[in-house]
Amino acid sequence: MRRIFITTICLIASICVSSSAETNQDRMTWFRDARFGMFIHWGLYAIPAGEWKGKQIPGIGEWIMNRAKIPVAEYEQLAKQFNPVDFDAERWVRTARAAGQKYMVITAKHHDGFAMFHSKVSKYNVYDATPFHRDPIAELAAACKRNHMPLGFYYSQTQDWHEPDGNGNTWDFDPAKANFDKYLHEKAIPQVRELLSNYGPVALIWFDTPRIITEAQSKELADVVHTLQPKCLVDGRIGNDKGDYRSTGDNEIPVKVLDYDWETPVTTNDTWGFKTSDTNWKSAQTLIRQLVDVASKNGNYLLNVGPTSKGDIPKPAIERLQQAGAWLKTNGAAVYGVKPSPYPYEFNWGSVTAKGDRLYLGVVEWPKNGSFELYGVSNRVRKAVVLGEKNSPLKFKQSKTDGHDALRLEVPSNAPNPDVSVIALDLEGTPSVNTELVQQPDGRVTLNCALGKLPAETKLKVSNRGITSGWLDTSEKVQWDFQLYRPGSYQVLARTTPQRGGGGWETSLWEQGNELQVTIGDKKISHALGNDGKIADARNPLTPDIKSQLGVVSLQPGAHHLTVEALKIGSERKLGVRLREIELVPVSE
Ligand code: H79
Repeated sequence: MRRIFITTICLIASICVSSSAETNQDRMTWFRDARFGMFIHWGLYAIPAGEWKGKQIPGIGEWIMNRAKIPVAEYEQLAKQFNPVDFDAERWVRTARAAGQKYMVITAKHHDGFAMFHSKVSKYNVYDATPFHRDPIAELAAACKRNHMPLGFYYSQTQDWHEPDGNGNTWDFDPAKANFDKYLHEKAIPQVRELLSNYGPVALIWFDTPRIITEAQSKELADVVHTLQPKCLVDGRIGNDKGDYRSTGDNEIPVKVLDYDWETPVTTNDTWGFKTSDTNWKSAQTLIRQLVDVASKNGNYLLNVGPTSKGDIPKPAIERLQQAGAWLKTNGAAVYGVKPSPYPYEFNWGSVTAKGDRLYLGVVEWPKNGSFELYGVSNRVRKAVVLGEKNSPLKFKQSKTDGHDALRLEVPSNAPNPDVSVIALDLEGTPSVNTELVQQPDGRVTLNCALGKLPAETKLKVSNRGITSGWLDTSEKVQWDFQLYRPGSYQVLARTTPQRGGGGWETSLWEQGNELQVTIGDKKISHALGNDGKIADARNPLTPDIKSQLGVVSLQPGAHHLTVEALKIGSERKLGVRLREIELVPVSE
């Protein structure tokens, strides 16, 4: 009797779910194919553009109100100057389309609280409070509709520096008196309702900095979105795991394939909102490399532009977008609709994506000796071509050297593509690769902490990028198994990373006084973590690694087990050991 009862309930529940609600899986399909979107940060902050009362304000442009502690009454005055005469929604959409971007997300309201749409909920909006007296969100929605471009809205649901009950403005308001639930119900939710009711189909809502939002509040907000538009996605920063997909940190590219849907927002220079003094543009090659790398790890790449107060996307950003678009025309097959890399680790030369019986090798570091090698593919290779090259297919040889699969391709000695050259491998069957950590053809063995084993009773945390934190105790360790193919002497390198400081990376912190011990079989080396130089991490150029040479070991081919422990832990900053990787680099005789 009881069993029948339970079965009936389950049946009713499943009928209800399938008939009334769009499931998360249904909603995600377009997003998984898209892989590349345009983020637009545009608001009143584009007017001061990083400068307030003659002073350069450090940090990201859209944070100027906070960083310069500008009183609401003063910041509000900017609205009277906002008149972006060059704004042309159609042009922005065409720019995104030509760049190969498959969706757009624009700031409908950032932390400053100013609505960039015609809101009936608050007069503090672009239509009512500016001489522009237009609704750019409506114009963009219309242009996106004409161009079949999915459009999403950024909405800062917790921080609102304009409102006493919003979060974040501690210079005008007393946080102890703030009633966040009131703010949520009287401004945030009503404005999100407007966005979902007045602008046609919305692809996604991009919430940010959840901070104090409770689980019940995040759920209520997500339900509002899905009730009004069941197909609309909610990003992970709604808080409390209530999103349809997850978001990494700003400008953070994880080190390995993540087995869930995710997206990373990335700046073209260092700011999101326009800032006159920021000319630190990433090269087009870096952006393209990041795009392929994000796709190779199952993610989406949301690349930001910060238009000026006149409504123009800065020229250096346009140029990079054009270059990305040209690259995608030839190489888009390696990005759109792909599956992630079958390998769990990164390659020094670039990134791998997959589709059906194909592997795409996105090669950034093109070999100079006319030969490209890849280990671990056990399928027979039918054909290898470079995308966009009319020449005959590449010659190749597959062998089983020392018991492992090796593929050697004959390649031109100059990179076919100046940014990222894509080699497409047609395989017999779907890719089947060796997922163990192995020595690479360049002789290196790279052991990232995200791929290592931690003790059962550990306090260590390992970030998306494989950086340890909480390593404050000498009983902690990280261990790896790997295969070595070539005998020889290897330099053991540790890559640690600084912690971002309150003022961004320029004030990042690194702990002195750490000493590591590495054990490989019966060999032990120990060394203080010195600072033997910074290594740029090409995938995450904003966060440099600090390299320390620990010593040299001589190793024989075969299976090895490596353990890293801390013999001493510096205590000045309580940062502990922020280890990202141990790397074995062959010592050339
Ligand atoms: O919208 C963009 C950023 O404004 C937003 N997320 C992306 C997509 C964001 N909100 N908060 N943060 C990012 C973290 C901000 C950290 C900092 Fe700061 C702002 C570092 C420097 C300025 C706050 C103020 C912490 C130190 C000073």
